[in-house]
Amino acid sequence: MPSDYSNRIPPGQQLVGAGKWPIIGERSPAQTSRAWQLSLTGCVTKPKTWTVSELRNLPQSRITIDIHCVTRWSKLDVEFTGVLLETLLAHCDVSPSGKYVSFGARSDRRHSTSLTLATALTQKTLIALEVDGAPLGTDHGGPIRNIVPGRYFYKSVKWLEEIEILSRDRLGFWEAESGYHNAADPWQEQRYIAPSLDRREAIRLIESRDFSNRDLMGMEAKNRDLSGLRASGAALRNADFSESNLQGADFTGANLSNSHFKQSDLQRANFVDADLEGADLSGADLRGADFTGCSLIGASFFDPAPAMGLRAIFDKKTILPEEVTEPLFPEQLAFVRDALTG
Ligand SMILES: Nc1nc2c(c(=O)[nH]1)N[C@H]1C(S)=C(S)[C@@H](COP(=O)(O)O)O[C@H]1N2
Ligand SMILES: [Mo]
Repeated sequence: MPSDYSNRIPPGQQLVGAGKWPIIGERSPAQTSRAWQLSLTGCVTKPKTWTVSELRNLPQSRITIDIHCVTRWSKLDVEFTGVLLETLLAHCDVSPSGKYVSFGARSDRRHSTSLTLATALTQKTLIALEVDGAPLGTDHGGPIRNIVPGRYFYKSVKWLEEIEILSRDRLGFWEAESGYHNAADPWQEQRYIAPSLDRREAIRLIESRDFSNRDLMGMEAKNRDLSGLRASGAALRNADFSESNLQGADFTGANLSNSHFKQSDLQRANFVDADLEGADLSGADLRGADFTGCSLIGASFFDPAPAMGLRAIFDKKTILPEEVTEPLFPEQLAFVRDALTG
């Protein structure tokens, strides 16, 4: 990585390979036959709706931003073109009670996110129609998505169809469902809110060694004996399993995004169909572990900060199919390939 990029990469982030842009979350909008349009409603005196061509006929702005996803991948210098939120607001007369803005998607789960109106404006939120000079593709939120510079990318909603001005905040989909931090500043690593799990309950669960199908976001299980843990289907985003014994643990289908397995003993652990996006597996013992069908976008097998510090251990019985390792960061992929064949 050229050294002049380093001051542009927030803590805990790594660069995707040249030309790569992962698709995260929903992959397509809700299906309807309605034409695309964008409405601006809520605390405004003049609500308004624009078709895509009407948006194209408004003054266009071009911004170049660095994308930082909460699952630890960054992509620098992406150029978006579209209409500034500020321009749309000028058509609608925001009422004095309007303090927040919610961006709603055409989505089966009614996906949305929100910001304070002040943040949305100081960050120069863009209603984007194009990326790098071409219309936004459907997979990345076309024809319309909002882009919030300087915030984790979950504040940028794909298939935007409603902007609502609110007097009180309304948490967005990820913020409410998954504990993503509502402020989302990557330079302050505002990835998650503190877990709501009661301490005594956490200890009881650790002793039972059964997390199956439970929502345990941010679970603190560092340096524990959890061999044989049953955790299939569990939601364990941002959980901390550093230095724990997890031999033979079953994480089938679990959500382990951004979870910490630094120096964990994961011999023969089962990660089949698990979500390991942004997970830290540096220095973990992965002999005999099975990663079939899991997602490893943004995951790490060695610590990139000290040059090649803490490296994961593999053996011939580690199952890491090629299609699973393909989205890894280039340096991580090179390391894994080397370790698997060496
Ligand atoms: N409608 C919708 N917008 C969304 C999401 C989603 O699941 N649905 N995921 C968010 C997250 S977490 C990220 S990182 C970015 C991913 O955008 P991309 O798929 O274009 O990379 O979209 C954000 N906006
Ligand atoms: Mo994300």
